[in-house]
Amino acid sequence: MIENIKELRETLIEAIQNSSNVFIVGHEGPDIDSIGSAIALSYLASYLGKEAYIIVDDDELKIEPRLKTVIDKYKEKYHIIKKKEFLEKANKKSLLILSDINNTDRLSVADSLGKVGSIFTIDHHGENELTVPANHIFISLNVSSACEIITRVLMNGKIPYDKEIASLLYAGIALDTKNFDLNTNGKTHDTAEKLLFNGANKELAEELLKEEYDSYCRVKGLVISGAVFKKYTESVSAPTNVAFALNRERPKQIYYKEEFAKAANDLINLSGVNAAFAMGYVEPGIVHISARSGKRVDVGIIMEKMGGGGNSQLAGGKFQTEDILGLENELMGKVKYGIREEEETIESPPPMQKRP
Ligand SMILES: [Mn+2]
Repeated sequence: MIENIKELRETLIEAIQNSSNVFIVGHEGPDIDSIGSAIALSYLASYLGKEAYIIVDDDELKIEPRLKTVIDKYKEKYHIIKKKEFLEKANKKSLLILSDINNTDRLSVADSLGKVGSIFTIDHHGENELTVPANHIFISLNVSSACEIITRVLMNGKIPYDKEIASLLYAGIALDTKNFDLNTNGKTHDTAEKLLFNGANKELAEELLKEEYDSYCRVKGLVISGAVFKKYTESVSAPTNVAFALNRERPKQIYYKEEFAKAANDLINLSGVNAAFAMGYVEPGIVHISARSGKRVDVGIIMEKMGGGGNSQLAGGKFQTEDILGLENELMGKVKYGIREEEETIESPPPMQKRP
């Protein structure tokens, strides 16, 4: 495990120089921290004279529009490629850098790690059982973002970078700190200041944060004005309450899949809610349902009956329909299959034995 920025800079530069070519990958469902840090790393590799590629394998329709604009803008300049091209170009001397991720959970190339000779992880999230066994690992939970780490590497090596890189790195830090509100310390502010001094434009950060805010409003809209609650068991002491959320005013509104997961999470966290379903269109004619529950309802069984899947507390599905309210009705009818019988807490006494 690499201990500090200076050691990271030295190890990273050496690893890049010793490679035949460099690939950088962030987490699936990219954001400006993963993309911004990947672009700065791609820049660093080309600065060191190496061919570098950024792998983004997500379905383009599912990437937030403002971030998609950024990806499209830099696609040629910083060689943003799909996994297929990575598989063609990678060899046993290639270096793969994981930026803003350290595990296989949201990693598009998780099944192809053996394609490269060396893996280097740079992240600010904790490790878990799915953490990739990389050759070099720098993980610091005390740094706001992957973009802050890369900025400090560039600063530490006195490596010059242009205004575009500065703006992308600034935007990544701004996103992961909710505009410098969370997870910051003196170093974060110093780093951001340095980026502004080097020409970072705050506009990109503001645009991308606005997208985050719009998404926040869409999720809260589903929870606040779109939820209905139904009681499923008659028990007065402990009724089973289930929440169903969808956009009732404009049912055909298009959402990002993750927004249903967030809405369902918000609902299941309300006291007295035993299961929550959030649903809506992810593209015309395609409805996504996200389901969450506590112990008393098995949403896995319910979603299976609907034709989806998942486990008892976290499930979902994709459905082709123009009639979302009809689908909700069908779902409301199938919830009964997932209600768990109240457990018998008192053992009934054994039957009396008749004397022979
Ligand atoms: Mn991040």
